[in-house]
Parts: sequence; C-alpha cells; structure tokens
Amino acid sequence: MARLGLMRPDDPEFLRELEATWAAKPKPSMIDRIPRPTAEEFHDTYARRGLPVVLTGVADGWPIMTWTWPRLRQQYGDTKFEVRVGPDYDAMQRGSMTLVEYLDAIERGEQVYMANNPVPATLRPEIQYPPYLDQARYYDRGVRLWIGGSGSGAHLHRDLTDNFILNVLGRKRVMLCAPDQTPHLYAWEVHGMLGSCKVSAFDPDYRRHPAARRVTFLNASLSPGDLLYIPCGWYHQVDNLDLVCSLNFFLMDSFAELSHWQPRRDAERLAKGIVP
Ligand SMILES: O=C(O)CCC(=O)C(=O)O
Repeated sequence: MARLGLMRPDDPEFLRELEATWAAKPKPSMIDRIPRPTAEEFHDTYARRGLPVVLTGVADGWPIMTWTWPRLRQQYGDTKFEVRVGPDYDAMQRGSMTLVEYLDAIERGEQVYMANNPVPATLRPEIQYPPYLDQARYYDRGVRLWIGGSGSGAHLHRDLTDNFILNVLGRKRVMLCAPDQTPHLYAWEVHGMLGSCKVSAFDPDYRRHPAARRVTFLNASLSPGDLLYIPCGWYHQVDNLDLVCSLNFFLMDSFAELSHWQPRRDAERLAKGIVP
C-alpha cells in the first residue's frame, strides 16, 4: 500500500491543482457501493484517486450501530448541543438545546438542525474510527455528530480534508460533483474557503444559475450503517429524508495524489521523521 500524505490542504494552490487534475480526466458516472473492501482496495481504487464511494457493512457490530432513538433520549436526553435555527444557512441563528428539547422541537415541526457538534465525552467510548486509515489520520475534534429531522440538511459546499459520513439512524441523500465544477456552481461567500454554492444540487434553478446545466451530480443514498467517503474538494449537498443521526470523521489530510503537491508532502513527512 502506498504511503499517503499528512498535510492539511488548506492552501489555494492545492485546490487549484485538484481542480485542474479533475478537469483533465473522465469523471465517474455513479458512486460505487462496495461491501467491506480491504484497505488496499479502498486506498488503490478510491482514496488515492480521490473518488467518492459508499462502503457498506463496515460498521456492522460497532457499538454505535445499536443506538436507537429511545436509547439516545434516555441516555443522552439531558446533554446540551448547539443547534442551527432557521431554514437559510446565511440567515440562521445558533442556539443551544438538550437532546430531548431538540427532538421535541422537531416533532413540533420547528426548523432546527443539530449540526456539526463535537461528540460529547460520554458518547466517545461508543465510537470507533473507520478501519482503513491509521488512527493518526483522525483527530478527536474531527468526529462530529449530526441529528436532523426530515427536510434538514446542508447546502452545497466542499470540505478541505477527506471525510467519512457514517449514517447511523434514518436515511440521508447526498448529491456530489467533482472538484473542477467550481465555475458552474455560483460560489456563495458565506464561509470563504469552504466553497459554499448557491446552486441546489437537488433542485437546480437553471433560470438563475444557467451554468449549472453543465454539472452532473451523482447521488449517494445512505441507509443505516452506510459509510460515505467524500474526498477533499468534492462538492456535496445533504438532505435528511427521515429523522437522521449521523457521524462525520473529518481527516487531517487529503489522500488524492497530485503530482505538483507530492514533493511538499514528502518534505513534510521527512520533517516529521516518517520514512517514505
Ligand atoms: O450531514 C449533513 O447534513 C452535512 C454533512 C456535511 O456537510 C459534511 O460531511 O461535510
């Protein structure tokens, strides 16, 4: 298995090379679903090529997959979480609620999303990392908890690291498109480097965003236990189809192999005493 880089790619030069690399190669026409691949299969077919994939069966037997709504309510009902309030990302307020208050608010039809919370210490022992990468690639604050009602979700954006989404309860739909589609997605400067976009991948308004006609969005439908790998730079938009609980594992790095970037990764590895 090839050794992979360690650098967090928050340099605009990295993103430019990532975009140029994708502009020069054919894009996938669908997102593969692969049952429990070996680490070699995952690295060689997906991570090094920067290709998204849904891995199935990987979380079978993990403690987290025994979570149920009644158990979450009972064990973590008094735990406080941050919530996003309101339907529009750019105009939303942030609030704080216990899990029980939050689940009750969803039942009343309120537009709140318990998004992107650090995992509370009491829950940590139940969490395992996806086994494909050594533990040093993960970091505690990179594991995030998302609980949302039907219709909640995240607008189209990209992240600056590789990322796994583990869907725990409910169904989630994710639409993705390749990193080089930036010019057709109408950047929306709500949070700078994240590359938020005004285009809706689920319901594009071609009258307002005509260039979006050129974009092919790929669908990934996630059921409980599905693990979606989103490589750095891939745009994604999320729609929760039911009451959903999911976890994110944001990594320290991008594993896409880029020719220009590789010498800098090698230098970083040497500086850290890691022999390639
Ligand atoms: O699950 C969600 O609503 C959003 C997840 C997301 O945006 C991400 O993983 O970057």
